[in-house]
Amino acid sequence: QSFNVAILGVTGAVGTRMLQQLEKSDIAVDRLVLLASARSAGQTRIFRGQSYTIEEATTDSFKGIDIVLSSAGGSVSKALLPAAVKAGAVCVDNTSAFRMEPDVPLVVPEVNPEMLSQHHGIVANPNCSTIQMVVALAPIDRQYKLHQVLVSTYQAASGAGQRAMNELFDEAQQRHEGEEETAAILPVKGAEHHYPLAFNLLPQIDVFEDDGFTHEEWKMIHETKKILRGDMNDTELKVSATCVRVPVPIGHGESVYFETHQTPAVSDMQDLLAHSKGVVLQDDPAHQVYPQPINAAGHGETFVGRMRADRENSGAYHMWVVADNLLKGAALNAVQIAQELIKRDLVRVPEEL
Ligand code: 11C
Repeated sequence: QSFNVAILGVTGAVGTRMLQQLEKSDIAVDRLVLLASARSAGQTRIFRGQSYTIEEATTDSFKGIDIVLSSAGGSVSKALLPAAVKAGAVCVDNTSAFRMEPDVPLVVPEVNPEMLSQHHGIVANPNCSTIQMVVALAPIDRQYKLHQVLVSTYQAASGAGQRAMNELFDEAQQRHEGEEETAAILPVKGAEHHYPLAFNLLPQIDVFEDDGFTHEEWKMIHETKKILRGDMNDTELKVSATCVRVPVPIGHGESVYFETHQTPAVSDMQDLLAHSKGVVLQDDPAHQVYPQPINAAGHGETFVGRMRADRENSGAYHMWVVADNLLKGAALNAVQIAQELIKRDLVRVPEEL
């Protein structure tokens, strides 16, 4: 069976990779439509040896499309995806536009693929930092039942887009040449203040909420609960986060402290993760083997290491989780969702479900 596929936002850091991951996948593509803003219309991209011209995305772009992979920003998703669904397409949306809507499954294929059967035309791809954490936590949760998760993130510049990654490189160059850095994007577009990321750390990702948490931290808390417990406000699983931008181009790192109801041996959890889908265990301190963003970039797996039992609390553990935020954290997860929809015969509009 082959499908008509549209990629919305194909020129961005994630959209570019959606096209690459779709090309590498086993999805048979009949017609491919590449969509972006008017600014990029007319550019071409090669897909499986054929050249395609990028078109301006409008509400009329989705006629005859079966699957939309979308990563053009939340406001574009809100404006265009309802029209795509109306036209009969199932949309895998990488933005936060619909993630918290109760009838929109928030899916990581290794963790909760069964939620796909509940879709009404839109499936949400979680935030990059959430995806890699739940890939590592879900097997532990299934086996030993999680009780609490506290995470501190070390997030790469590319999480904020191609321009933020370019800004990091420019700042490094400026510092090298003794010039003043010209930060204009990070920590968050449109903020009153911008700070350099090169040779620095920024404990702000996205805007601040009234309670002092950033919106990125809010996402990690509520998305994790929705994915692991089916309810963004679940109170049985306690989750908290501190999210920090670090001067790394690609690859988020996460220091994850978690407590389980049972008290498994660390070696049992290492063994479990070593055999879990999508996880690569890199945990050999004696030989200085542990995950690093520089090695994870360009790969689709989630890398886990530094697993150890907390010295003070029984049933409490620490681990270090790294993944390519643009691949598993975004483009690859979206393509894997599309593959799972196809496998489960769920590429259908709501009326047919
Ligand atoms: C970052 N995690 O690193 C963010 C980017 O909700 O999909 C992903 C935003 C999202 O800045």
